Amino acid sequence: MAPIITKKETVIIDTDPGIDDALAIIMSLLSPELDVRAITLTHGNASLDMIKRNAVTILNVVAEQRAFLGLPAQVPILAIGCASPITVGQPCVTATHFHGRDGLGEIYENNLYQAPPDWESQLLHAAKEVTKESFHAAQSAFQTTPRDAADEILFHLKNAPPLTITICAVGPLSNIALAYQRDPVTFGRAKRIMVMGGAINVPGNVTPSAEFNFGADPQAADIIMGTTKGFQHSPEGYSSRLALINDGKVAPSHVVVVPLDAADDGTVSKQDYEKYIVPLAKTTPVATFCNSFLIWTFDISSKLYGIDTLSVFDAYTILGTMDMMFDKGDKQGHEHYDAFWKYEYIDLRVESTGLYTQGMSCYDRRPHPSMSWPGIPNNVQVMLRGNGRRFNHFFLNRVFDAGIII
Ligand SMILES: [Ca+2]
Repeated sequence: MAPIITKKETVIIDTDPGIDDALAIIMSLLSPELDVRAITLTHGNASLDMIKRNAVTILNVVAEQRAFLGLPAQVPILAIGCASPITVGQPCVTATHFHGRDGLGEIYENNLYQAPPDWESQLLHAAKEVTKESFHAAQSAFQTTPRDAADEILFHLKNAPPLTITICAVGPLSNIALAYQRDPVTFGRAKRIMVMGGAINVPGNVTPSAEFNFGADPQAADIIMGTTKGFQHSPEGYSSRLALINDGKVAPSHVVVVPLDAADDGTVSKQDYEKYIVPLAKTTPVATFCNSFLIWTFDISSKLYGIDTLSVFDAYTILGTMDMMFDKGDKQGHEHYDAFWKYEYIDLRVESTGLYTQGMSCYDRRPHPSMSWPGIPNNVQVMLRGNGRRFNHFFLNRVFDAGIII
């Protein structure tokens, strides 16, 4: 039975599609719990040019799927952001060894799937402001914008009631940090920043110590962790944030990190793929598209890591966002996510200059720390464990209509 939705979470998804990003975007846009106001693009899994082509392709697939399902169009704004990290001297790193040169398992050059022939012109902005009226009136798969990603994020935060928009950041944090640097007061109006990133008590996945998103722009990640100074997850903390916003001051951010520790068990197995996804090929737009790149992911996972599962980090983070949607940061009504996620509040930092440890998630592991680092500590809500089996069922049901009884 479809869920009865009484409240929607307004989200902006900052992303670098990317295989698990593609699955996260599709899941988000097929989820009635979410109002995806904007999708903002960052460098990451592949170069920004590849990311742009993938985003246009994904959004067109979703538009076709919604039409196929008889759902009304959902037309997010698509904004283009950083082509490189903000970390000084940091070269652009990609994860094309896993995601393919195009970021989607090399589907285009192998003629497995084609981007819309006019994908580049779809991205061109007609030099007119997006209005509330035109937003829902559009017929295309997405709206363009004259703003870059950071300004688009700030635009929505400024024009929505305070503490109502959640930012889901599932790529390197360049755009998010840039938004903070441009206007920290407006940035503080975000309800929550959900971040897929970091490796807390487990090894990294791009270096011995760094997870990809933190490693690809460590300074940006450290800046975002630093926005939590003074954050308190309490009724008083919530009121204090609102008061600061109303006074035009910088309010501390509620940053929730979903690191590899929690995200690694959110998987789809090759067996799931063969049972639930392969038979749907060429029957629905989403399944046709996903089948074009999923075989690559299982082949590459087997070759590189000797495993037959795909960790869908970014979609798992979107599920975390939905679990937390009723939480206002005031400790009222968050029993739902307490049931599925184990977390701690940590003074989390990200190493941005280390010779061997760039991108490492740092926190004080001493049993009785007095002061970890000088100054006010960060206060990041870090998910240390999720519920991968529940994610697996939710994801397969939501995206591929698998009919698994949860
Ligand atoms: Ca990503």
